Amino acid sequence: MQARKRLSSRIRVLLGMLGILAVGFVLARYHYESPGATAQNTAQTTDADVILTIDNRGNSDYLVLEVEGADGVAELNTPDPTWTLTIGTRYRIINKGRRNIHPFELIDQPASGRASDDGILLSQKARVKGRFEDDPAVAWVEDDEGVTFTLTPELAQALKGYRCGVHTRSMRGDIEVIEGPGG
Ligand SMILES: [Cu+2]
Repeated sequence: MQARKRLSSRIRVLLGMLGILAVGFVLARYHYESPGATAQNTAQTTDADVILTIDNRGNSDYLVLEVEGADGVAELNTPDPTWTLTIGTRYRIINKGRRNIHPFELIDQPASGRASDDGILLSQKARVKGRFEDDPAVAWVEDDEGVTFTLTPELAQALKGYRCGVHTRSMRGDIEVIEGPGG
């Protein structure tokens, strides 16, 4: 009788521990597989038409290292080149300049404009929100590696340039927009 009681209390302790483990497992899965994170990863890797890889040159310029998926977007390895973007295209910008040091931004002024007058359309900078970041058609994604967006006609109408969100006066260039094949 006594032995059986001891056994059943051990089983109860064991079941209790298993229960705690199960709850922990479910919480961990929920944390790592939240739907938002999955959707963001998919957008980063699969749905861009054109991918630009950019880097910084000191605190003075952005360079375009590589363009995949289109010709004539920008001169490579040239300080703050003019970018030519096509309306309707979804772009991924991989920013090797690092988000916390040289965060990438799209602005409503050309490179010749005063940085203090720039209106920010899209920004990779943490805690900065550009005017178009909530536009579902733009489908903005920002993360530590870069940004992804669709150049809608409305965004294209406002878009005049790009800049670094830290070195706003030196790291800046022009953006020209052109109609896509369907436009
Ligand atoms: Cu910078």
